[in-house]
Amino acid sequence: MKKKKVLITGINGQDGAYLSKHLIEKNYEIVGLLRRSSSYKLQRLDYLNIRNKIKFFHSELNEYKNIERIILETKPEIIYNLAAQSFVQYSFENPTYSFDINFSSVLNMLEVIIRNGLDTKFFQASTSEMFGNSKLTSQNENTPFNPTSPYAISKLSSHQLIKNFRESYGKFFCSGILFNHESFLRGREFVTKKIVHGLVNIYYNNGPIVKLGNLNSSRDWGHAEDFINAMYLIMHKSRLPDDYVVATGRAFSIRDFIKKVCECMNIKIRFIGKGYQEKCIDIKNNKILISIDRKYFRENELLKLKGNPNKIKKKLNWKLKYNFSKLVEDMVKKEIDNIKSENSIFF
Ligand code: NAP
Ligand code: G4F
Repeated sequence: MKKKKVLITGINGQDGAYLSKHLIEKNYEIVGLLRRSSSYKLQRLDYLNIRNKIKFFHSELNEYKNIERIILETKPEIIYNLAAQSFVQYSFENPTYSFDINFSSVLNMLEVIIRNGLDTKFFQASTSEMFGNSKLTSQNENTPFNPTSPYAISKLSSHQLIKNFRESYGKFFCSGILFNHESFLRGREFVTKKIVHGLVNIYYNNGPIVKLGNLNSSRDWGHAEDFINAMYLIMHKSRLPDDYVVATGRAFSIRDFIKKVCECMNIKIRFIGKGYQEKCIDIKNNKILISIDRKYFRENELLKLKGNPNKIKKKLNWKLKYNFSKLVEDMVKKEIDNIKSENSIFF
């Protein structure tokens, strides 16, 4: 029987890699979009041992004509749009580019589907950042949006477009409103990976002090593998197209995350000092592990995000395999294994 085909943009990112693995195991043919580079670093795909099972096409997401050609040539059953300028801080430095990739490129892909009369379904990776500093203690599909960064505004524009085109053209276009999700494969600039890698690097490699921004902001952190399963359920199990919040329902601060990492590594720590002078030290020898650097504070800090995943749990029977402790344990274990390995990789 002919395999069903999916096109994944951002295949080389954290989610793209895990989603490819998930769909390969379910016998899908995977077409992956990569941006051209002079040196391809497909370490995440190699880590999961799936590089050779993917057919690659090369394009920037905003090369509109090229993207149209690839969609028309491959005619996928589903496009999972996971490519994005995904770093909130950078969107303040380069809002035009962030909008081009996170909004205009989405509009282009949806137009290709609609104008060519394709049946292709479309998954959009929307974000909890769209809620901004919400007055509610947790956010669900009905919570008003109040974005606080160019990144969040660009993603909200695409989110609204997906809904509008779904209702206007009757297409199977869906968004997952994804809260933060992490793993060993997370990019190095994001705070969880930065903390885990930084602390493991201090103890196993004599690495430098880790410099961070606001330790008091909190996030609803899940494991990327659980979130990939949610994407799959939204596109493959749902009878009607819809949008779903994907979250764990629990929030922890950056400080909590640091404590949990140290607990997993059997390091006893203490926080000393206040504000920009705060430090995290190893109680055993007073060694400074973490200090604060103003440059990591955001222009408009989003202090707390906590999702309410009731809809996806009830309607699609989504279940979580990882809680906060298991997520951190998994990240720490894989980071230590990686740093000890002769072929260690760093994203
Ligand atoms: P990620 O690791 O940053 O991956 C993003 C991918 O997009 C990378 O493969 C990157 O390519 C690709 N990309 C970026 N700009 C591109 C361009 N101009 N043309 C083509 N490809 C481009 O992100 P992720 O964590 O996997 O997240 C996946 C999606 O979910 C993103 O859309 C993100 O905004 C969204 N999201 C993520 C989270 C989360 O907590 N992880 C939460 C909410 C929403 P390179 O490999 O070449 O850099
Ligand atoms: O890890 P972060 O950079 O993730 P952020 O901004 O929440 O964005 C991630 O999750 C979103 C979903 O809510 C996605 F849409 C987005 O694509 C991305 O995947 O920062 C988390 C928190 C922030 O409050 C930040 O201010 O950590 C705080 N933080 C403190 N020190 C830091 C640092 N963040 C980073 N990146 N680096 C620091 O040194």
